[in-house]
Amino acid sequence: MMDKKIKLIMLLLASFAFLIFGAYFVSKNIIKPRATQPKINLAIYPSNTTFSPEEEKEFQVVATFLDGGNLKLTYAKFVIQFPRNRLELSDYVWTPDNFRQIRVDGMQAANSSGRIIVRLGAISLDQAPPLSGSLVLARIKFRAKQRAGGEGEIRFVRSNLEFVHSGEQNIQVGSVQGSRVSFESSGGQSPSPTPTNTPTPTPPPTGGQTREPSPTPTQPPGSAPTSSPTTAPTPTPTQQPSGGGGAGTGGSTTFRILVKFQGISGLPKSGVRELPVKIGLQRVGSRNIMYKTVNFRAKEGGVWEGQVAYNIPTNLYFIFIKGPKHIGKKICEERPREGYPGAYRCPQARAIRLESGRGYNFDFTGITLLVGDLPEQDGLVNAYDLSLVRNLLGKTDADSLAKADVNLDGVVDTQDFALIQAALSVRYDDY
Ligand SMILES: [Ca+2]
Ligand SMILES: [Ca+2]
Repeated sequence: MMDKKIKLIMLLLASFAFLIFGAYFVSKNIIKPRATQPKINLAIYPSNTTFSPEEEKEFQVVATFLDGGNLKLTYAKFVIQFPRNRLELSDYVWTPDNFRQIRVDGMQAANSSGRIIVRLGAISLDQAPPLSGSLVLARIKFRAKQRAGGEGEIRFVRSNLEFVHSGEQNIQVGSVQGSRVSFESSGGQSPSPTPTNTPTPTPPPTGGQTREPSPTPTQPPGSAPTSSPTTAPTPTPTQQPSGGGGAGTGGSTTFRILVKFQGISGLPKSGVRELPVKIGLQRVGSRNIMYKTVNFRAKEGGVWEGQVAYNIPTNLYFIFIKGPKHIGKKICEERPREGYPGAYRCPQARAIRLESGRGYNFDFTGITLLVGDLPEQDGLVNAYDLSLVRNLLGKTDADSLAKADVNLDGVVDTQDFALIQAALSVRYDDY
């Protein structure tokens, strides 16, 4: 009796174990595992090198992908830190042609901070590189300072790495390897603690100006270089900064700005006559962008006009503009032009000179502000923006129109959808 019971229990246990094992085997081998998690390893080459005094060397930032499947790299952000008391960025940063430089710090910004911030967006999904093998993300030239001596490291800032693939997911960052660099000191002297090359700030202007005193830039950084990395960049600021950084008359600098939005060619049919537009002002050499949101009013011919005032010292600036359903744009000229809508990029080493207390008229209607980043805005165009329009197709209520009627004709329809879909190839704010 007892024996039979035990046998039965044993049999049950055995078949249970067999079932579990069987299920495990099936899930592991028969049902194909879902696409594995793609991974990226990062390295800076050469991984070990020695500089003679004032020697220039090129470094490569290389990404190696694992388990990428058919995915592609669509966005890359990395920050490289270097010992700025021993090294200086000596040439602008080369990045691949199939990426748009959303942000690449120029020489002045890099050499005053010891960091190079690089943000790249794939120009189009077709041209985006596959997540396989290795990819040179950047070539960077550094020059050793005259009496450097000692050693240091060129490395990634681990907390500042972001890579996104075509499936709209972050790519897991695996190993991250920097470059060990040592420096021969000149004339056998002891390594000199060379002071950093932070520009000496001019005294802050009197009156209620901006927070930080403004160093007078010797040259604006090449914020969006596109030409070949072999040629030395020739900074051609629109105008030279004059004397002291804050030599203004004080008071606010006012701007009257004209812009055009994609898909709006006249007075909007929907009756909307005002749009909140975010304006940003960035002093060349500063990381800080001062944002203000002001209402722009509709005029004839699809032109919108807005006014904004800033308390700023006289200096060279970049202007950023972002509409309520739009992709942000960086503008570095008083009269920007473009070959086709949305094509404008800041020419290298250009900036707009603004004087404290003066009034300016900026006609930016030579370019078009592309739609794509719908509220709540997050700086990029992605599946969220697209599905928002899709979900509101056919709607005419105020809330839906405020969110997704990008051409302001009073209905969310396929025209709006098509405009957002086209914007997926641009994707990111131009900051
Ligand atoms: Ca968005
Ligand atoms: Ca519409």
